[in-house]
Amino acid sequence: MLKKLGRLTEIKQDREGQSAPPGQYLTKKFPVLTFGPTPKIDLKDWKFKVSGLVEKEFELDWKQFTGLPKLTLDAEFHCVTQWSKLENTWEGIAYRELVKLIKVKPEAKYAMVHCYGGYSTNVSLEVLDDDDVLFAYRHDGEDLPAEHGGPMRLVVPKRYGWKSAKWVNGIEFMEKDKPGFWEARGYHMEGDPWKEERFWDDL
Ligand SMILES: Nc1nc2c(c(=O)[nH]1)N[C@H]1C(S)=C(S)[C@@H](COP(=O)(O)O)O[C@H]1N2
Ligand SMILES: [Mo]
Repeated sequence: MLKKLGRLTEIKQDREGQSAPPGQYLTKKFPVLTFGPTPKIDLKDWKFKVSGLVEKEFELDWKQFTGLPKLTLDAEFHCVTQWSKLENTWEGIAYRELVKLIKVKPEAKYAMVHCYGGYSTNVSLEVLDDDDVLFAYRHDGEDLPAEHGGPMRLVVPKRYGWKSAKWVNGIEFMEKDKPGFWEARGYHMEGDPWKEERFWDDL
């Protein structure tokens, strides 16, 4: 599998000469990549839970979450199934804004991001604490469509797309790293597309 991907590292430029991480193909489309059904979430029922290694667990409703200072960001999106969409404009709440509300215990080093529908993904706090990590509710000037994670998704541009959890409903702070949904099924714990961290090869 990895050998085969190696062959594809040559194909990394489109006709306009834009480059993507090794082994990726560029698309202007925005494919939908979801395991399982798309959850339907009413904004009046939407809740985001902060849990785990924090001084005090709490929940934010839609109004409270989206009342936080807003960020607009242009970022690339790279799926491990080899498509990359280089141009995306996201609008939402920076992780760094959210975390200002949270007294994270010093021993916390990782987070599990939880979603409606049961999906989850693990991300280190070091990766989350970046100026391009946000909880997005708009994409390319429109409300985020349900199939792309609306009403709210995480966006982690420096990791493969499976870390950009759709339909987020919480973040759990943890001392030790723990696999999320895809990580437990063989995907890489880190998932850096520039290092081609696609799968654990020690399975
Ligand atoms: N809740 C949830 N989030 C998810 C997924 C999923 O199946 N469920 N798929 C992931 C994968 S593998 C990718 S590549 C991106 C795809 O986002 P898109 O469907 O908006 O293109 O969402 C990620 N977030
Ligand atoms: Mo993906």
